[in-house]
Amino acid sequence: MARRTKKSEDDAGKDPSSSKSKSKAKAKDAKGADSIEVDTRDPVVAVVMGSDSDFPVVAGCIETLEEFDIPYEARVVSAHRTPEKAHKFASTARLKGFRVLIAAAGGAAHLAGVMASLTTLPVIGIPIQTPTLGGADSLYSTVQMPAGVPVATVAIGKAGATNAALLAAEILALSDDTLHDRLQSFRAAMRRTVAQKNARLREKIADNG
Ligand code: AIR
Repeated sequence: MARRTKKSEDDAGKDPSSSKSKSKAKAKDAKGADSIEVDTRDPVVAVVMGSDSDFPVVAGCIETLEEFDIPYEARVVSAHRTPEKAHKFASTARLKGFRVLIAAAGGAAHLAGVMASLTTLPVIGIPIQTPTLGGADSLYSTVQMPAGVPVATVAIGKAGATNAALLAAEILALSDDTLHDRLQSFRAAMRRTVAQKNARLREKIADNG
């Protein structure tokens, strides 16, 4: 059975903190079995996060990008702990072929803003929930950008992570009809789910009454 894998930047001799999205091409594994899919497409979305501790939330964003078959790259970059890396990444992102940046951070969450200050690519910010202030700190740090440097800020936590990917898909779908069709199907499926929930609720109420 075909097994999907992520081809890390290690494989490409690049930054080990990043990973590319799944690919369409099959490759032979160590035993020569024709069973591993590796990425051959260039990523169009970059997902950056302030720490690997953000990953449990960011995973939802990545899953959604994969669901929509959007090639992405994910990496840890900190606006405060690795500012030079953050600057270099954002200022070269457009030239590298990225079309949307997604930045997740918690606390003094300046990552999305710093990215946005160094590129004209659309930047989507995910505020990560924090134990001390519930993510209000991350939200305010991400959303309260000065005029001139926009960050499209989504909700705190998991809902925001999913919506960041959907928003990226919507931006890319402006020039991609296949992706637009997938978004339409996604909305239709969501409507069906709500209709089922409504039917179940009405049955329950009728049973109780
Ligand atoms: N962070 C990292 N550099 C700058 C910021 N704001 C954030 C991370 C994470 C939080 O600090 O995005 O949400 C805690 O990181 P850690 O590595 O201590 O778990």
